[in-house]
Amino acid sequence: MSDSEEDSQDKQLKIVVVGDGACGKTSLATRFAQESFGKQYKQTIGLDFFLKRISLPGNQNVTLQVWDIGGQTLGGKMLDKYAYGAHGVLLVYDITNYQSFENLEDWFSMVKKTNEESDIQPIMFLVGNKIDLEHIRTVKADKHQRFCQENGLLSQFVSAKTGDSVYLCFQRVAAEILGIKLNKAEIEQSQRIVKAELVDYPHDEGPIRQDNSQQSKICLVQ
Ligand code: G3D
Ligand code: MG
Repeated sequence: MSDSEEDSQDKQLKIVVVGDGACGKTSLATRFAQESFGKQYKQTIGLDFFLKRISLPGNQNVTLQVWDIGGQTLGGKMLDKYAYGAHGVLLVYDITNYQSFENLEDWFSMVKKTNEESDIQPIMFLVGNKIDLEHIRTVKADKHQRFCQENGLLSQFVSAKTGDSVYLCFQRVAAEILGIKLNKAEIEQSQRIVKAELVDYPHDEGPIRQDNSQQSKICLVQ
């Protein structure tokens, strides 16, 4: 069986990453899909989405389409197309930038409005990025939690820079969408995987590629 035939049997989930410019959306998507962080991918900003295959409990494989909204701002005409039909939405802000948190209200409304007529109601996560900069945090954790409670969002803190909880974040989104429970051991394992710093990864491949979770595990450096 060819790779493409095998992949076509996977469920594909559309995950859309939204939030203010510079909150770290591209960094988060590339950290997850390519296990890298840095400027080398900034040039590929025109991409529509990354594909990455992950494994969930019960040997379930699922392919995530991670949509990075590029340079779109709130009110941009293309936004409807990006967010429509999403199974999962990451509402991302920068914990050191209060404005990026305040603007989430508008991002949230936009996503809800876009999907009003869709059959699928996305699972939404509030994602506080840049937790490596905890010492200059301006958005208190209780504000974050309150926003989650008031709007029925799930919560996750990550650092696209160090990789902290990035894989876990996407794994949790996929598990929620599919109604799969992650147990403690799986959560801990994912946290370890994403903390891996990958120094020597080939950068000459195109922006859209598929990995499987085995490759993520191979990247574990402790
Ligand atoms: P965007 O796609 O939301 O616009 P980017 O955001 O991914 O382009 O990131 C914006 C800036 O934030 C980048 O810095 C990037 O390196 C930085 N960044 C993203 N995630 C993190 C993180 O988790 N921690 C820290 N410390 N920085 C992060 P530059 O300087 O390249 O503009
Ligand atoms: Mg970007």
